[in-house]
Amino acid sequence: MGYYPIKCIRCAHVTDNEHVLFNTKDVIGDVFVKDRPETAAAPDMTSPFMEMKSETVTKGSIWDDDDEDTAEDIPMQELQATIEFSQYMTCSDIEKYCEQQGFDRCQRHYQHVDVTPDFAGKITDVNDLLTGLSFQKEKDGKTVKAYKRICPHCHCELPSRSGSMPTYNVTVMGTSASGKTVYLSALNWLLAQSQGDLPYRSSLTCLSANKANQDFVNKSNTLFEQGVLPGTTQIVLTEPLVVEMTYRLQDRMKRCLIALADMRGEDLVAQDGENLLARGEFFARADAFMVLVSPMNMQYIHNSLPNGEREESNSNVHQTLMSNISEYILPFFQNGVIAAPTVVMMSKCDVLMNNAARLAIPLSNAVVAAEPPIKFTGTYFAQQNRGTQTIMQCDQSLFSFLKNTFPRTYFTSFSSLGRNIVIEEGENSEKKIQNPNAIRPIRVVDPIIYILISLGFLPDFSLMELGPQHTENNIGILNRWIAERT
Ligand SMILES: Nc1nc2c(ncn2[C@@H]2O[C@H](COP(=O)(O)OP(=O)(O)OP(=O)(O)O)[C@@H](O)[C@H]2O)c(=O)[nH]1
Ligand SMILES: [Mg+2]
Ligand SMILES: [Zn+2]
Repeated sequence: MGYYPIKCIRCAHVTDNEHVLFNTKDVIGDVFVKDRPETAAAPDMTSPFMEMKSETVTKGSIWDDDDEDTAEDIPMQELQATIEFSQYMTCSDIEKYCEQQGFDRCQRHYQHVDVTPDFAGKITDVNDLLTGLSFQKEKDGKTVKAYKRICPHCHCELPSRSGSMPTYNVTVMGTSASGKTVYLSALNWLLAQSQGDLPYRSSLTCLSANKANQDFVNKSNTLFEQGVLPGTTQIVLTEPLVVEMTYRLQDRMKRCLIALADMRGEDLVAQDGENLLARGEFFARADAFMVLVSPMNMQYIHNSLPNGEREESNSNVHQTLMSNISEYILPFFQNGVIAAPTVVMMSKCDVLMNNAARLAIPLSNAVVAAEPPIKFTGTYFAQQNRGTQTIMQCDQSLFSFLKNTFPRTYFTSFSSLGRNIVIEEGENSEKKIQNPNAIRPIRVVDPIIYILISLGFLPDFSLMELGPQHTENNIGILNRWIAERT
């Protein structure tokens, strides 16, 4: 009974059937739902017809049991409050409007959702999930179906599957040029084609879940096919990258939406905190954080690299980052700490790998070592965590700050591009990869796996080990997870 919290991917506001808005302009046109087979609907991924199929059940309108209503039966305040037709309206406002205008009765469309036990306590509405409303736009006119749901708080369009599975919002932070946008483009590229193999023959697969993902798809394509790097992010509020994750373990299946919001690095190191303060509440409601740190911004590493490989760097950038987080972000959090699961991600580990000797990084350090054939065991996570922390300690003040500010942190390192790429200055000083077909991302999916484990979406692989002596323990973890979370 009920449905998952309908959470906005942009502002993290949680809404429900009664308060969610419907887009009354962008509707499924001249068809009445009953008249046309569902497969004939517009080929729009966000259309409820695409995915819901037989799951969609319809219920009678709320007016079913008071058919005989006449004007005299309607309470005074409802008569006075004439509903104006507008682009975004709640379901009951559309219904009231149609009644006032004398149009045909509207029809609500519901989807049955099976809520997993881990969310049972978070359900506030026992009804099925409201996914659409059929209504008449004019007297004797055609019936259209509104199905695009909109956040009442910020008017962002919600993913079409919002409420039928949990939504997790992840905020991606990091100074300018730390590699956030390139990371999300690489992640999008990998997720779109990966098989997603995980321990015990389980698998994670993904679907694009937001029309705004097209922006990341374009960036990924120009990066992986032509080698064009994205310029610095200009938009303060970029549309998040939203993917629908499906995890399969034996005969069990679990789904969620994960929304990754790219930030403008410039805002994190700006002189004033206006743009950060404006997003404070969103930060406070984020389910998880990714904090990217570029090794090029660490003095020791910067100074040790040969001239040709140095990026321009501002030695104060981490100081400013820390003071801006403290001053403009932490006030939105209780006790001045960000307790949500966090992955501190050292980017551009290709540079560290290619300069390990010069930087005196031992080859046994997991940041520069070859990848083990089997990933995501306790040992694997621990080695990556330890290896990255050792290197992060080059910047002791940043390291301590991150540990204190994000107490639930896992440290890892990655490269969106891999060891063999050559970056050149193109025309108009835009950067370009000379050999895009040599791009080989390293550990790009790890942070997502870690976050999904921390959120309870995946079994805790970090408690599992390889080898027959661990089988009993591993199976116990999987079985507990199945019982509690599926
Ligand atoms: N060597 C190497 N360089 C990288 C990698 N990822 C990104 N870069 C370089 O870092 C630059 C900045 O990356 P972006 O992803 O645009 O940085 P950002 O964090 O989004 O920066 P803002 O948008 O300004 O906040 C790129 O143009 C590349 O030159 C990587 O994996 N390896
Ligand atoms: Mg960017
Ligand atoms: Zn919103």
